[in-house]
Amino acid sequence: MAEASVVVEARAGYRVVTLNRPDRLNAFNEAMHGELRRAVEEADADEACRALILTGAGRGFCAGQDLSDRVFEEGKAPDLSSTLERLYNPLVRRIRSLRMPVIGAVNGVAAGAGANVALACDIVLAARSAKFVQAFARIGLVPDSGGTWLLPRLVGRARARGLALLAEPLTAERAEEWGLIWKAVDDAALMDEAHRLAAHFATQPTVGLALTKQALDAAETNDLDAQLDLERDLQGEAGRTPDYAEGVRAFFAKRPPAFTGRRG
Ligand code: T3D
Repeated sequence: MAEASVVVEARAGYRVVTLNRPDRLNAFNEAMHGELRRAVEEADADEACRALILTGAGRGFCAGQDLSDRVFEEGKAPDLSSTLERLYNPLVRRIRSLRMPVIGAVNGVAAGAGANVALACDIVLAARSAKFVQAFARIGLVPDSGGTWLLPRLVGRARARGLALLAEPLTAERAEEWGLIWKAVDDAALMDEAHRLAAHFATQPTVGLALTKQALDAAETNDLDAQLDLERDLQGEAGRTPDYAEGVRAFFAKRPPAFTGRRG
């Protein structure tokens, strides 16, 4: 039987999803897309799952599209709009809107769509030896998987253009310095740190965190007026969760809150 191209490990309150095509630096093929989509859907459907770690097996995080599936004769170009529409765009939308925090644990090189899928995660940790490469320009393509939207917002116009047009590798430390990622950590400490964060999120008010993600995403396009209205609505929703009541009770009892992460 063929080895799974995505491996899922369930931990107490969270799941670890590992891209598993290490001989191709975990590049995406259709099978891996399918397995990843399933892994994310199953995590979402499991009420006990309150955080997700996305990482890669071997020395890479993900090298983007598997280019061995893209070798073609002149005049027989693959329809890349269709693969973005069917595979990459739904993946990025799913990660961004997932009802739990997603931690990208970037264990090695993240290139092409692999870099942008990593950057779509809520908290991006990277091993100090990891690199981010907007490799698209090297093969005549446009940064996808949300790259052209995320990069200028994360690092500003000048750096976004440099990264996208030059396709040079950016070290994890520089990525942290530029605000592209949350933190660069020693290679040996990466997964411990990712597990520490996921275990923390597994005890947190999951619905409130999901609404916070929603508000921050909407802020990218809303004006202040629209954002104030949205905050009003989302706060109303957060205020009706049992975790809010528990948070206030715990505050006055001077004890740590016991959040359930449930809606009602
Ligand atoms: O197509 C569509 O549907 C549209 C969507 C596109 C999304 C995209 O992601 S397009 C961009 C595709 N990705 C790339 O262009 C990156 C290609 N890879 C690289 O530039 C380099 O491999 C890296 C910078 C990622 C790492 O370099 P390095 O020197 O550390 O490793 P390497 O020796 O280049 O790669 C190791 C092996 O992985 C090697 O195989 P081998 O020689 O040991 O048998 C290499 O061919 C393979 N590999 C790496 N990336 C890919 C890959 N094989 C297939 N597809 C890859 N993307």
